[in-house]
Amino acid sequence: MKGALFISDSHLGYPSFKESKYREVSLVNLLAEYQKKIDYLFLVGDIFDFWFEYKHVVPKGFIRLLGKLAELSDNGIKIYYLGGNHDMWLFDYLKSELNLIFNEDYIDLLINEKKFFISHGDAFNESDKLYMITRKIFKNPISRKIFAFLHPYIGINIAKTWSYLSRINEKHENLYFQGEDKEPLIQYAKNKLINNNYDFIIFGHRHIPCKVKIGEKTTLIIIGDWFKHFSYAFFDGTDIFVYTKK
Ligand SMILES: [Mn+2]
Repeated sequence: MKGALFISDSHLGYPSFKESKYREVSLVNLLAEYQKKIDYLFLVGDIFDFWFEYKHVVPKGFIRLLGKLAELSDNGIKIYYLGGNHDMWLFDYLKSELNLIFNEDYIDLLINEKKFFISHGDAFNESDKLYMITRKIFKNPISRKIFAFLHPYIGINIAKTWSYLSRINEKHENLYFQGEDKEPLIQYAKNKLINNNYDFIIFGHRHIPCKVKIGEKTTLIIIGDWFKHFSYAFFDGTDIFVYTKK
């Protein structure tokens, strides 16, 4: 096999057209650099700062990235998309246009005989009770129907305000790595996933790239982000590496 590329948290669309476009172009360049070296591309959530598919309408923008993804897909690269807390509302449009496999929670798969668990990771911080409730509301089919029924002018402005508020409520200490014993994703993996004999557990969401061994067999990767760190992970068929592009 060739390899697999993992990207997360580019938050395209935020905070302005200009800043987002810089990240979008550099992300497209990264995909161009890797397209001959990969069979799989994993988009591990929060690729878009907001994405919602209405019945006949999708958010404006991102044409460079969407064009590149279409090219990769047409060339036989398998694209998986894991929903993040900003982009859990992919329904049929991107799935059919890009032939991608979408999962809002996690996927569990074998690549080259290595066992992977891949998820954005926002669902695994059990101490954040308020977010766990909000997430249930966001995932609820009735609340999705109500949101879809709102005019996009209203709906998208509500989503942007929500996103702004959750950013200003972000705790300062969360900007830094808290140590293996305090990082919720590492704790979750150690407590809940360790017995499943994964070779690799891959998360996004945390915006801090890292690679830690959490068991004899298991390596945990946090991809980081394509926002501040410009980091990504690459599986070469045997091992996985985290790189920073800057
Ligand atoms: Mn996230």
